[in-house]
Amino acid sequence: MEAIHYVLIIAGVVILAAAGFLVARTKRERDTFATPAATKAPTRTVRRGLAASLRSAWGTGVDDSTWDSIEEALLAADVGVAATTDVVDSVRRRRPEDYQEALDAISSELKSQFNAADRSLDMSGDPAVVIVVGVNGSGKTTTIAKLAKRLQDTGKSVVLGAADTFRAAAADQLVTWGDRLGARVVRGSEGADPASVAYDALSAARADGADVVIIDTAGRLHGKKNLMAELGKIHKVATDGGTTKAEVLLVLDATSGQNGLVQVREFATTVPVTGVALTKLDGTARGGIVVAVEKDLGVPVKFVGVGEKMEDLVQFNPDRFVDDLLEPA
Ligand SMILES: Nc1nc2c(ncn2[C@@H]2O[C@H](COP(=O)(O)OP(=O)(O)O)[C@@H](O)[C@H]2O)c(=O)[nH]1
Ligand SMILES: [Mg+2]
Repeated sequence: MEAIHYVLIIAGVVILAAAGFLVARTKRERDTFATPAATKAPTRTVRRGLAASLRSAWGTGVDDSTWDSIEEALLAADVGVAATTDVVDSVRRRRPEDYQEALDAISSELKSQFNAADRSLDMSGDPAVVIVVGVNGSGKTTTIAKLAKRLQDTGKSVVLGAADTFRAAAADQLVTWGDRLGARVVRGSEGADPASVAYDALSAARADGADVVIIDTAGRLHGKKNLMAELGKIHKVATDGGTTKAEVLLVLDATSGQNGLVQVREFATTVPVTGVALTKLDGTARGGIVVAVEKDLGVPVKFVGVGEKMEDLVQFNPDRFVDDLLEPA
């Protein structure tokens, strides 16, 4: 064999080895990216910033003013007075010696503010009923679309009920989402009795053999008696007069700050709120509101909204959330 043949054979072997290496690497990368959306999403549940303010609050060492500054940083992130006091007192007692120790202590104390609550939706009904309440603009209709998508992705069929009959545009919005999702939407005429729409939606879901019916409601004037009475009626109809169960998901805009807590309290006096979906966490550095909602109201946060798209709803996980909140920006 001539030298040129050896060169060609060696070149061939090198090319094959390189190709093999590339294929293996691409596959490994694909595997890494193939993690389910649910485990990828929480890395962007909340805008960061708390870590930076805690870092500067700690400064070079610890004295009384350090603890005041840390308290301020937590309050500025909307963690709420009760939880902040609790966290700072506990962390102080641990006498952290450097910033990392302080941060670790803050992390574990924040995590301990959450209850060991069941954060899944109760799907036991046939169909399961989810009533979505909250003030105008909080993100109810969008959250319903996101939730429907999540449920569909797990193989469940969903019917949507447009019981926000106050404005025709509100029902139109739900119909548009329904079209995109391929989900049936039951609506009434403008001004129709919302409870009757809820009733019709439930009947349609039964007739279709659907797994879940999600009911959108009006959110105007949350302080007014009419709306609250209306919600009470919807709840009664949707639970067959209180004999079956319904999830009542309260949608709360994270950017509404501590005022949001007042809203939760008001709604909770009318309907048995079973969970909170906190929306627009992508638009605020005050994600601590999640801690305040649970601490002050004892209602489990079940979902967080992190954007306007159909996929932007994350099942809430306290530990992951706190890790995320304290991640350096
Ligand atoms: N950035 C962001 N926008 C949201 C989120 N959820 C809802 N929105 C927006 O908030 C606005 C009001 O939402 P909508 O569902 O109509 O609220 P509703 O009046 O309670 O039904 C819309 O522009 C939504 O796109 C979220 O998690 N993040
Ligand atoms: Mg709406």
